[in-house]
Amino acid sequence: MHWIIIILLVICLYIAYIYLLFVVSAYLFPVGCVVLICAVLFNYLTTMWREMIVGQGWTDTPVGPEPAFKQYYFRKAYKDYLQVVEQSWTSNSKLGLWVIDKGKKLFTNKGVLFTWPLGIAFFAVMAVGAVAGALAYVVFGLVHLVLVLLCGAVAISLAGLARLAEYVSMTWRRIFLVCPHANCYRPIVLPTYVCPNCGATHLRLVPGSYGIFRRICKCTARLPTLFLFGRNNLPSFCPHSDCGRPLNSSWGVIRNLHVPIVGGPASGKTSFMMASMCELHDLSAKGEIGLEFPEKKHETLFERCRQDFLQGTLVAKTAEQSPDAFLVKLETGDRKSLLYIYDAAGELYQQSDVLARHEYYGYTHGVVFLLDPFSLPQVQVNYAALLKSTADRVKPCAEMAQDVYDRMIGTLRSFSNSDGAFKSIPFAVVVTKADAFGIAKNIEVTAVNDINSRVEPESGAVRQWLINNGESNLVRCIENDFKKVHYFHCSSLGRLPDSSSSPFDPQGVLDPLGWVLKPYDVRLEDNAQGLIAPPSKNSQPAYVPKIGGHLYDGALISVLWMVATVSLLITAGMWATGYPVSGPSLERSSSASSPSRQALPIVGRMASTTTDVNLRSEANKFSIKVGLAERGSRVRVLNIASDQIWYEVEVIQHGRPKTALSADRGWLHSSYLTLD
Ligand SMILES: Nc1nc2c(ncn2[C@@H]2O[C@H](COP(=O)(O)OP(=O)(O)OP(=O)(O)O)[C@@H](O)[C@H]2O)c(=O)[nH]1
Ligand SMILES: [Mg+2]
Ligand SMILES: [Zn+2]
Ligand SMILES: [Zn+2]
Repeated sequence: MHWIIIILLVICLYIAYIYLLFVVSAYLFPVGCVVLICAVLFNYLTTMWREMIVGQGWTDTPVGPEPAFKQYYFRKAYKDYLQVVEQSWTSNSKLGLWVIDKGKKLFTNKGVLFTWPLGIAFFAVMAVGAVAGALAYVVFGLVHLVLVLLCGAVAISLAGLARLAEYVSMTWRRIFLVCPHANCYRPIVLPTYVCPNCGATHLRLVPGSYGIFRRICKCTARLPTLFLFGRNNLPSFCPHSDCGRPLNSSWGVIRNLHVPIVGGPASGKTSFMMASMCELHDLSAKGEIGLEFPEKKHETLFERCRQDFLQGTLVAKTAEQSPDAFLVKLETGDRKSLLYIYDAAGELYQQSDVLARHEYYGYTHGVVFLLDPFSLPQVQVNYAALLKSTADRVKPCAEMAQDVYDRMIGTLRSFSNSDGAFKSIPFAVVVTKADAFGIAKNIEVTAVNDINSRVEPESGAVRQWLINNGESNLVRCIENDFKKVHYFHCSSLGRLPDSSSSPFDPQGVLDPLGWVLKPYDVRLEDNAQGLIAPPSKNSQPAYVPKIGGHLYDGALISVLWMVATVSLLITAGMWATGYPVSGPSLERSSSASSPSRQALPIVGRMASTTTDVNLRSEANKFSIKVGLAERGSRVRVLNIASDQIWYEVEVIQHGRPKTALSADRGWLHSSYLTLD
């Protein structure tokens, strides 16, 4: 009998043990979920750290048409993403196998009689946890993918904006790009850049899929993609395949002005240009303007000519009909300009077909038209005797000024659109060699009897002198074709050249150039006194790229991912514990935002229930239900819990007729109440 009682007692104890275990394990489900979600989070984080921050992830290579690595969000971010998702899944699977292994042991040990219920509870808790973990894994992966896509969209937009900003800024500052080289002279949309480290050619160094503000060359050198960051200091070349010659670093960051010097052979173009440069050089030495020759060869040429001028030696005849533009960087006041001066051999103006290839007539800013007085038939007759004895010192131009003009205007017209945009550019007519045989004096004393209102008064005498010397047709043509015309006379040498070595003394050469450039805010006279010293000889130093280092940085994505995931987990946690996630009720939010309502005490106020609400014995959702307050019940608030969310209420009037389930007093969540 005793034995039966003992056996029954043991069976009861055993059943109680099993029951107790299952009851306790019911409370462990949330713990299982939290543990496995944390484990999945840990696996994701450590994989991310390894792959995206330490840099053990996917190895990138240069790809596509450019010799460079794609920007992180345009390639590697997606590979990193796939790798993180894959690797963290592997870690999760290993964890799963480990858990199963541990669980199995609860069914295979010696004390299996006592551990099997533990095993069942363990597997049940872990199964629920695994579902939560798998969900968390999907959510973490999705958050990661969305962030990568978002960052990619931001990167694309930034690149587009950066390009637009550069375009607008260049248009605003009237900077456009033109090849200065002989026989090219074509506009350039974007130069070809060369990496100063490895010599790789970058055909499209602009913000884009290879980088927004900087790109990484295949040699890992970082190259700027915008002028703002020094792109102009990289070695650059004309992108036209039949040209490909080097461009200057001033190029693209300073407004450029294109001025051809037009005139027949020996009309004095090169002497005029060099005399102007000498005058500019003097102004620069006085600190009135800044002058620089961005091209070394032009600086050397100028220095040689200056020495020649100082020794009274003539400049050599220009050999090329299509020379490189002579580049001069001018700083007047606070404006910088890159001057492209085109000084071709005068023979160019004897052949319309060669002239027609000079593209700069399509975008020229002004023309200096040199007119050798001794090329005019009338003057030749007047000075026949003098010319005969000194022809070699004056070197009269053999080409008629009218013919030179006709070919030039034909070219300008052919490059111009039908709107005749060239008509508004300043056109300076310059009578050169005015020192010879008193031409200057002759011009100055010319009585002006044909007042043309469009011509500024001081140029009237030169204009009249031309008319008096049989060039009325030329004057008429010029004034028909151009709206802004001014006549000048000058002497580039200041005297007749001879065998003496006394220096040449240019007279009036800067006036025509100054007048042509004036509409572009380049003021060669009355310059800002603020400019104290001429700028340094050298332009900005060449760009020295940073090489190597962290090529790619997934750190930003990792940090964003952390922030997003932690916020998600906190929100989910709050939701699971019954905390109002989407903010307090209307009543609460309005009372929070309105100081007058906030001041009203809530305890003692009347309120209505917005739905059927369970009244509970304590201020939390796990406490025992004491009964129901039906929808529309009128209640009085008796107490507020310390969390300020749960209210104790007394039901004054039930929303529906009372039943056995109704209760008159208890705690409820305040979001179900509308306070009066
Ligand atoms: N008296 C005088 N003679 C000048 C002056 N300027 C040029 N000359 C003469 O004109 C010649 C030609 O001058 P350049 O400056 O070479 O003329 P260009 O127009 O460049 O000639 P090409 O290069 O052949 O087209 C000089 O060798 C001088 O003899 C000047 O101001 N006064
Ligand atoms: Mg010349
Ligand atoms: Zn490189
Ligand atoms: Zn070119």
